Amino acid sequence: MNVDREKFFNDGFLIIRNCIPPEQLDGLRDSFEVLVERQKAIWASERGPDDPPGGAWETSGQPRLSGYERLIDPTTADTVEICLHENTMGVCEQLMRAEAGAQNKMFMCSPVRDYGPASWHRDIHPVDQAPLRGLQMDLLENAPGYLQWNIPLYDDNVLWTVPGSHRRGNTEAENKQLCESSQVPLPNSIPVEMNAGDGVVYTNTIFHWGSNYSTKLRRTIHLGYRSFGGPIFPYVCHFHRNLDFTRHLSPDARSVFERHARLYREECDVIESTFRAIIDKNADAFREGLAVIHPGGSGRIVCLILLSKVAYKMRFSSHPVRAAFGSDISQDIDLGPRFSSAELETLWERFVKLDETIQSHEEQFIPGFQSGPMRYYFEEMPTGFDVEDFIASWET
Ligand SMILES: O=C(O)CCC(=O)C(=O)O
Ligand SMILES: [Fe+2]
Repeated sequence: MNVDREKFFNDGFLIIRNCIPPEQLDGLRDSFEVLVERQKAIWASERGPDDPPGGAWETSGQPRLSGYERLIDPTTADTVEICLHENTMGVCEQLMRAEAGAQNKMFMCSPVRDYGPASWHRDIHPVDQAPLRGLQMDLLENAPGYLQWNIPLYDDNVLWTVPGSHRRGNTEAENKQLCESSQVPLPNSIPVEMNAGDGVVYTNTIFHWGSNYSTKLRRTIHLGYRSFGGPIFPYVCHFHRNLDFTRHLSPDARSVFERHARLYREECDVIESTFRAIIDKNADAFREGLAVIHPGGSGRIVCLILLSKVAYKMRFSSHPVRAAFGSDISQDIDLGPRFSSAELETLWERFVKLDETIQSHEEQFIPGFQSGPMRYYFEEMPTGFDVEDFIASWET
């Protein structure tokens, strides 16, 4: 598979024709339909008192199987094994220049009635990730650390993007348009036209849009991969903690997930020792740890901001501006129990100065993100505050 890295960096996405080998398409359609039926039964059983009999299947604008690996058995293992194919995982590895862990496995279906367009957005929540410009700079100067896919099993042009919007903040015209209506085409946007079995791999920092959730049959695999051992620390950085589903997979496929789970544990160990270096004010050990977590020489401050969010989540279990702050995208759940509460307090103290540099005294809001109004900057990175300033701030 020849992957056009330059086109990906330029546009923010890349269409892979026949991503699913044609001889596998029918089998995958059958397998996924089995999973849909299983999920529909779960939704029906979980419906609320005022819901229709089908529950979420009938009430959702985009019925989505989230974590579909939990629904598989040996006869539907192909739904997970396709995530390890050279046309999916292999493409991610070339783009990331790293190993690519297949983390998020979702499947998007058409709704039972027309819902029309969703809202334009970037899948970024700066409240617990980092300002957009930092995430973008890290990608452009190093490599993507997190990649998302849509792989339709039937022809699909629901997804639109604004090519190149992963390289910049929102324009004034975009902000104006989004405030008036976020559900009409943005300037310079295009549909991603895909035939059954094609795939699009994209950075979800890009502006994208579910343009029309209609009853036209939609069965689209939606995946997220995080890098291991690449130049950057991914902004979606957790990995499967429960590998139960892998017992249904071929031994080769299982060993890939086991390998990535091991890389995840090793990463947790390095983050722990780096946090301990911070607690101990051991600048050399801290620099060394940070260079292992984020080998790329530029953009380490972005990694540090992401680590500050992990430290925050371990220290505080809730957050004033986002109820779902603790949502499961990072290592805090795994790492929290390794520290005493006194250690977590000290660790957070060391991050307070950095945390101040990424917020304003006034509420901020820029449309098109997954964060509501808050004091953290949505787009702009701090100026004049880098890794060495972080170390210096421990003494103030
Ligand atoms: O429906 C799609 O293809 C887009 C989905 C999406 O962007 C989302 O759910 O965040
Ligand atoms: Fe999205």
